[in-house]
Amino acid sequence: MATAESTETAGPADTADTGSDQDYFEEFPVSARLVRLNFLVAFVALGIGGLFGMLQALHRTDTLRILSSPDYYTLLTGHGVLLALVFTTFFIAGLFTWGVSDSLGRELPGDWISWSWWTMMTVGTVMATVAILGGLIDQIPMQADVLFTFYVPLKAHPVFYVGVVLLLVGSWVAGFDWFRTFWAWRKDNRGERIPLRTFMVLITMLMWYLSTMGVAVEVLIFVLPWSLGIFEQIDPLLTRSLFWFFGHPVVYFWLMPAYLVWYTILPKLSGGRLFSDGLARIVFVLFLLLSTPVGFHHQYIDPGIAEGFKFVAMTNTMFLLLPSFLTAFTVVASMEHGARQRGGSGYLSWLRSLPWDRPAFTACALAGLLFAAGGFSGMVNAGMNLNYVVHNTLWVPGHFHLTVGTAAALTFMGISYWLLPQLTGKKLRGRALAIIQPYLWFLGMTVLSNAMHRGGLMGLPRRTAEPEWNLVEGDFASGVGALSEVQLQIAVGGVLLFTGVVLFLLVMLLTWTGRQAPSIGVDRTIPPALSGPENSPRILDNYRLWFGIAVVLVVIAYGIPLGDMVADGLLNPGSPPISP
Ligand code: HEM
Ligand SMILES: [Cu+2]
Repeated sequence: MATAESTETAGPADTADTGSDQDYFEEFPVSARLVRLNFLVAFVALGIGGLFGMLQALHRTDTLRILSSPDYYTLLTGHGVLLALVFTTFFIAGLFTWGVSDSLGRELPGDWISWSWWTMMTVGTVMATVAILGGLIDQIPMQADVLFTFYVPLKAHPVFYVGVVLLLVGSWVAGFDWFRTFWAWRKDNRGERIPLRTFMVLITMLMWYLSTMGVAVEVLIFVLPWSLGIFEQIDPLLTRSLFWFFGHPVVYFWLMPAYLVWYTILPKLSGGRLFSDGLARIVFVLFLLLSTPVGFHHQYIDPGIAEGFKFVAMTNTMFLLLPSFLTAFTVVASMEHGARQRGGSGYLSWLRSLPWDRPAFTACALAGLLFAAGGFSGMVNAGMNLNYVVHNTLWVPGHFHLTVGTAAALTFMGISYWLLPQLTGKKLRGRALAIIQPYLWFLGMTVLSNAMHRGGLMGLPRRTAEPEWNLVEGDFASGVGALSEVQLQIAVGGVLLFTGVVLFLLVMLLTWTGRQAPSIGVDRTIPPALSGPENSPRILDNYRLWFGIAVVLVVIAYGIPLGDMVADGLLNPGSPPISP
């Protein structure tokens, strides 16, 4: 291994084993198998969830109504759970397994623990999905029409909650798998800086451990026993607050893996090198510190939480823009460096020198572009006063289809074009489809999301099956003409996006079922950053310190309000259950 020497020289690579001419799947057969299994579940979830998305878009705009309206909520639950929770978590688990093993130059242990987390997550996913599909299929004696936020007093069959818990616990064990791989590496590499990709994985998982405490307590102590009938009443405010304790940081659990790709692979795909390794580490530490103490910004409308705490959450949220701005700067600077290496010049004309015909590059670059737009609508959501205008309208799905639905999802799809050959030893097939696919997603999402934002401003509610909203004039609609145009765009956007999902899955299927090639023609080395870790303070790698500070910030933000809710809940046990 070349790391020991290369750390002393300028700009070590983020890869322990830069010299290897083996493909990833040959060097790390166990990890590659784990990654493939995780991607498999992720892709199946993407296919089903994407189909549901299109059906929703067509139903709620009165374009094509093949569902009954109650079924709409079953589909919407399936869409949210399969895409926002299942597709993301499995893809991230695969990506992180790849990132840790490749950057440390080390296999995951591959013992029963490594297989147990994938098994747990998969069993949990199947349980939750079956419970949800019970809403459509009469033969399944369950239902879980509770949407992916499972607010009480909406109540699902216990199988749904147990499934969610298994998915969660599996992800915790996965994190342990990455940590112990890192600890084993540490024993042989004392005093070295943590390779960047592994650093990003560890910090993301620390954030995940801290934030999932909220939803774990919510489900295990309150919602699951309540759905099992162990107690009758439940406190909506407390359980919602615990949900959002987790619900904001989960968006960083989706985004930080996309950032991992943008920081470590995108510069290379652009033909250059990462601008600054140290800046990337600072950004991840900031996310660990700031992601959790902001959850109340989803509850501006909720009574029972003092305005002051909401204000603190808003202030923290605005600070959270900082690491995203740092990312925009670093990533664009790295892309510009790449473009100039490829002969680009001028203030902006270097953009033309980027490899716009490489699907992995295009997907990441377009995902970043739409993410910027999502950041702006996110600032509107985050403002305590502006939030009242858009709360619970279609504006909100308009926003998060740009963030999780594109920044994360399109990056994940794009990087699969680059990763799958390395994981299987097979050449990418269907390249022509792969080249169009990111552009199609970009177009579909621009249309869908813009229309959702506009519809939201006109007062179109989210989570609403009935297209009759379309026809009501006056009260909440500024004009039927504009509204029906918005509805049409939602339908068109939905069809374009689902076509994008189909093209992506087709390329994956063609590639995966292809023949093993003697050479896949993908160079997997990741070049060193222009400014490497030797230029940044070592304290950045002290993840125990950052985790400690993050815990203190959470206690400050949540201690008093949660304590109040628990005390109040003991006096007023809360709401009886409602069945949708
Ligand atoms: C084929 C592509 C997609 C289409 C056509 C689509 C369409 C839609 C529509 C129309 C809604 C709003 C329904 C309503 O509020 O009544 C929705 C909600 C949602 N979508 Fe998508 N979407 C797509 C992809 C994605 C992706 C990739 C993600 C995340 C990774 C995602 C996550 C969500 C979530 C979390 C909701 C909210 C569910 C709820 O309110 O409970 N969608 N989608
Ligand atoms: Cu949030």
